[in-house]
Amino acid sequence: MLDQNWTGSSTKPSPRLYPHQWSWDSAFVAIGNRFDRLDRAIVELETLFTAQWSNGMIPHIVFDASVAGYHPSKEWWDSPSADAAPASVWTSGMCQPPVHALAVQRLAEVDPVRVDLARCVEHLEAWHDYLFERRVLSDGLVEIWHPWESGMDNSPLWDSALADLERTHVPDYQRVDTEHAGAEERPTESDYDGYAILVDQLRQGGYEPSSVDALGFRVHDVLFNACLAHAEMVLAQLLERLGEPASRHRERAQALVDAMERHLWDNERFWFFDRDAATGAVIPTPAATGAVALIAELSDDVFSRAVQTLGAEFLIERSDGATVLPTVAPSDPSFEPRRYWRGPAWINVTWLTALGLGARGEDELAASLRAGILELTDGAGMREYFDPHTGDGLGGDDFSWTAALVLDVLEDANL
Ligand code: 9WN
Repeated sequence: MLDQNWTGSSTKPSPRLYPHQWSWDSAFVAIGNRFDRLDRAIVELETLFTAQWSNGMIPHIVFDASVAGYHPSKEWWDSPSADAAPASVWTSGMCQPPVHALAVQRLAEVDPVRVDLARCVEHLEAWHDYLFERRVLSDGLVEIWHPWESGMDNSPLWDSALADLERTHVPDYQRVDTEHAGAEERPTESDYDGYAILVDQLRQGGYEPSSVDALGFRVHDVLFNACLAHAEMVLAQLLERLGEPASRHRERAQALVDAMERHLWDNERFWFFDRDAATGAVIPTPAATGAVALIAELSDDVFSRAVQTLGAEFLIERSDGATVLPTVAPSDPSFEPRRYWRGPAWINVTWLTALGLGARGEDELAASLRAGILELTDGAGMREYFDPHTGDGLGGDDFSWTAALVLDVLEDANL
């Protein structure tokens, strides 16, 4: 399936629904391809790095010039109109969670010679610097400026910010996603209007807003910040391997974890919550972003309390010690088991959570999540997401990161 989704320079996340290159998808795909297709995994990351903006941002979509039929199209983003965009390729004008250092690390573990670590590290440093220098506007936390930047597009986490959006002018756009996946499993029309308005605003500012007033959406997202804290530690290790100074990355990682624990941790509900960066209001939805927070080097007390909440409020037991992680706590009124990021289980979120658990000795829980990945995909195939209660496969077919991370889990289990 990954062979079939390979274009020669990157892997389509899903052949019909997502026919270009996506940023965090490529990192997960490279992780899965590293065992039997290392060359391809290397090229996948190189293609993405070639599209990096001069300000360091790694764009969330890199367009395949030979493919039409995805909305929003490359013309809609109009990246050539932005000063920092690359000249060689059209891209979107926003980013996705920084999981690329992890991919580079995993590839280098397989073959430290074939992976050009020094070059990869240059790209990673510029990328992380962009996030710290341009996206930290208050309280030491990185902001996302569009729901798509979270990677969890229609999570209920964004409902209130989208509801507050000025909607006097909705740009013209044509949805194509519902031709390839059930409308009841995708974002609503109102969500899409919000996405379109926000892209319009960002494009008008060349994707480098001159002031926060130009931003209609600003969120301190737990998943994004946790991924960056983890990625900074990984980058420090990579630099040390190259014999280069790494302390500033360790310091930034620690400062980010401190800021997360200070501003996003709820010491009564024992969970991390996103926060509206414009108003400072906590977003009280219990989401799996808090589970991914376990990959950051949290303090012991916070880690162990979060693990308890994960077990008590989120995990759904399935057969043979396998558990499934829904994207929203099932007891929350916003939980919808079949709609995209509002409840279904996603393999990448589950895999990252298992990674965080395993790194701190929670082996049994990590193994149960990995077993859940195998059970879901064995039952329903390499789907985009899964109903966490029934295991039904939902959204796109032949979804690349699902297959890639299954390969990783199988390798881990030595099956
Ligand atoms: C918008 C490609 C991407 C993933 C995201 C997922 C979805 C796009 C869409 O697909 O987003 O970027 O059209 O819905 O939410 O996480 O990277 O697989």
